Amino acid sequence: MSFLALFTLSSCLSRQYYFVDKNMTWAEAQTYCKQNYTDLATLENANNTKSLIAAAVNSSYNGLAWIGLYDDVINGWRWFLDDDTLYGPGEKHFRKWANTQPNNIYGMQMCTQIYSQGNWNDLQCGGQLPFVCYNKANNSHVLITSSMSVSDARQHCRQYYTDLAIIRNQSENQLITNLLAGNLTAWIGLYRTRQWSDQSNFTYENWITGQPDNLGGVERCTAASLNNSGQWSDENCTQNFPFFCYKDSTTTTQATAAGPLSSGPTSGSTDTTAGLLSSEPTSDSKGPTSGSTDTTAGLLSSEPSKENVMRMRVRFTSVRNLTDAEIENVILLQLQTQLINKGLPSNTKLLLKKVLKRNNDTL
Ligand SMILES: [Ca+2]
Repeated sequence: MSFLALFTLSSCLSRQYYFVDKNMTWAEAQTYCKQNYTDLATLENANNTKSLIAAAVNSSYNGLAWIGLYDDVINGWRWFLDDDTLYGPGEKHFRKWANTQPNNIYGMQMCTQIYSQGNWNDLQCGGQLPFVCYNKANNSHVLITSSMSVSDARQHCRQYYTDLAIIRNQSENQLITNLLAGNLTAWIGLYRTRQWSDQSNFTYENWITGQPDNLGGVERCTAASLNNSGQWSDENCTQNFPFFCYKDSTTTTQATAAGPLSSGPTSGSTDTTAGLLSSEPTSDSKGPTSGSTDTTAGLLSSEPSKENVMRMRVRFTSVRNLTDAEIENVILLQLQTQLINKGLPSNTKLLLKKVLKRNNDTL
């Protein structure tokens, strides 16, 4: 008998967190998570935080644990005006930092001020300063002398010009310095945010009161405090802490399994195995040839979409000729267990649809 089986899975995409109770530096933890899961934990909302804490519920550990958020004070800078056509080669990366800047004092300096003499300083975005707008229409810079926070200044620039100023080279920097006339400092449009290890957008913050503080000027990495409901503090990346990894479960909509089911003579015992293998093919079954089945299953999402694709091979060996119903039950149970072990929600249901395979079907 030959058959083609269709597995239908339904489950939602959900993020699973894993608490790893090994002390590592942030970079070591990042490597560990990338090798064994998806990445260090990314958190995007309060529900994620609940799940994160739940992942450590069986541990007695009560201290700080790394998550994926880090602060790249040197390379994390971007222009608000992110239009490639406005920049010549290298111009997006023109910088004119003053000596010892950017220094991210107190861990909050995410915006950029140009000093009256033309050098730059990183500064908290909420401060009130004059600002320089850029007007794309005539490639000009305009000094606005009333003081505003960066977000208000940016709103003003976008309403009347194009955006907060870009500065692409030394001559442009000199031009703006001239506008400042030796006595004003002003916002320009260079900013940065903290970044997640997996490059997710940084949209959610959950700091312990008083954090981040960039204590000693060396705190670039972020840990969740199990003492403080999972709230964060910035820490020195070379410290050793346990850590949280995450893995996104896959929504898989359809799978097919095909293979010849030979109908051998019945003997006493049953030995079945089902395994999920990410890449390497299994060697052929070494069990008794009689009644043995080698089934390959590829899980394919029904649409070529954002969903991940999971491929798996199921090896199924039996020394006894099993009924179809028995085979189905064993395959289903073992696949379901394996999928849940691999991170799908525990309520994942697996259905088996079976159709007869015609002799000339190629699969
Ligand atoms: Ca500074």
